[in-house]
Amino acid sequence: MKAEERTFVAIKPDGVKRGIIGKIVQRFEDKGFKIVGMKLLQVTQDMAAKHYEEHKEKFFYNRLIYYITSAPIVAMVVQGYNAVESVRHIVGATNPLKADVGTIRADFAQLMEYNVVHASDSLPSAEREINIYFKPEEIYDNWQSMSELIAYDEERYNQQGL
Ligand code: FUP
Repeated sequence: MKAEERTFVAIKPDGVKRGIIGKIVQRFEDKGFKIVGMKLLQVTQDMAAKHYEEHKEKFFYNRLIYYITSAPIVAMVVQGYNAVESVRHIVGATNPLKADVGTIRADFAQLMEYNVVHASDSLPSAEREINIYFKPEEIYDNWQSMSELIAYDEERYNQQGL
């Protein structure tokens, strides 16, 4: 089924410090996704607590907060068909050891604690996380990407009963 979605992606401090921002962004562009929001920012304690509230009671929580606030991140809003699930495929399993070869985490990370990238795990999480990191006016959707042109073609095919 086709559904256009927006998801939240972050290149975490280890990705920024290692200078692989471009390589990671490339993966999403190569897929044909439309990047409608992107910025480098320092995550505050407050933002980190909101982002990871589901992990508050976990043994790794304090380390997670320390890590995500240790250097800037690159925050992105990525848009496209089934973007939530599709981006999670590109990112790979939480533990890089278990991630499929070809995914970002398998190709760029060794340890779960430094797994380079974050991506929302559901549509409600995506909406919640986008709101933590972006104001509505920081999302730019008033331009057409190649994949949207393809979608437009498809609409015309449908109209002609093809
Ligand atoms: P993911 O959705 O794949 O980012 O994974 P989770 O939401 O389960 O975990 C969030 C982050 O916590 C992971 F990116 C890595 C970190 N984590 C640990 O450090 N140790 C763990 O045992 C589990 C997760």
